[in-house]
Amino acid sequence: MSRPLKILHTGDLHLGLTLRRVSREDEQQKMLDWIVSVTRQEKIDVLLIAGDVFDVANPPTSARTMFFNFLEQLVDTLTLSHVVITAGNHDSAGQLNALCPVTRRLGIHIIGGVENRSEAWNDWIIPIHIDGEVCAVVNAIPYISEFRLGIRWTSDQVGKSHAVIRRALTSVYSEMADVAKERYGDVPLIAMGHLTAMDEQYNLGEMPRSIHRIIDKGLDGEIFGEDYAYIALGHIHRKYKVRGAANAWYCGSPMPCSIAEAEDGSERGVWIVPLSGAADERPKPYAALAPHWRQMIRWQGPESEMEEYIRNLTWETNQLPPFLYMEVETTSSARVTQRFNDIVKMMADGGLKTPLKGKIEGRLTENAIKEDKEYDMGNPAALLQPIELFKDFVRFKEGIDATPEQVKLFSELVRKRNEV
Ligand SMILES: [Mn+2]
Repeated sequence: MSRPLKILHTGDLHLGLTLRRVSREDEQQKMLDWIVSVTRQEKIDVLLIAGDVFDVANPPTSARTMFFNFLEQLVDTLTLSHVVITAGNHDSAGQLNALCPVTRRLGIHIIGGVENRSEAWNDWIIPIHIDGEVCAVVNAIPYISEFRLGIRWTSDQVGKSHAVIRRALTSVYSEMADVAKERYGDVPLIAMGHLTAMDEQYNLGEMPRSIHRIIDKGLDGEIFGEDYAYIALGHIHRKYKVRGAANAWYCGSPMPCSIAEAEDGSERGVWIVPLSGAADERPKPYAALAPHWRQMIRWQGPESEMEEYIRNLTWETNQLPPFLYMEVETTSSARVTQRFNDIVKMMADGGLKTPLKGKIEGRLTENAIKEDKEYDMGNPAALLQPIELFKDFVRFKEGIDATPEQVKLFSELVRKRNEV
């Protein structure tokens, strides 16, 4: 029996993530501040981040700055003794590894993981020392690709991929559990992971996120064996317990990463895992639910209704203005984009401190053509011709008209295609 501990399990922060090229750093900053505040309020001892810290391998400086400021706040959180961060499939393993020698001195273990030698796994075994006592061990297993698992493919093996990956991952978890027990004895063992494992209903929702070549129904809790008190997983952006006897949980991302995720209606937050100190306990996590920092709204409609819709939007005072994804029926994408920008500016002039954000996409439809009084109605069908669409597209994307050379080149392509 060792000292009781409180763990906070999160992951899939995706710092630097943009939505349709629109920055979401304001939300991400609120998410990090919130994680720090939960860590302090709940007097967390160990914070686990199970992969996908950043959204891309080479994140922008602003996202890195946000991350380092977050680490500084964690170092300043006196009750927190250890932070363990593993790389997900979105992260650069090498870049995260490079930070570890320095951050380790501050109790922050960052495991990128690139080695495909099994001896290297043993560097991922992290004892949780508190008051001179090892009171738990974290096996910090990052995302490991098939290649790093030592699996080499030939085309005839693809059908066997499920069993091969299953076996490889099972041995990572069981060998590391054996080493941890040998080194530190009878203390609660925690594991981390970034992979796809199914829930009780085999239901991944709309988007199955297979990063390994998993066929049919995917992985379940059996790969983790029976040694771990708790397994903290990342990769699936929704929280659930994994199918099977192992005490393995996904925490989900604290904020929806896409409009589809916002629309799925699932609660978002982090897991808090209380450990009493017995090696054989299987603690049930409880959620700290995250606020909705911003509404994400998808809207479809005619240009004539766009402005009224935007002006009638409401949101809570502690929320950022909504993110709008608008598919507007219009004869001119450039005009609706300009209109949106004008409305945003007017709202800012009217005292809105944080600008309204959105992505406006114009769609040329027969309805839009009928509705547009200004538009030359000569031949509505002709307006839907490829060259007109191309010109409209260039104007919308680049903000300037297509050059005659571009139009000529495009016409030639269309002509050649029609000839085929
Ligand atoms: Mn992710």
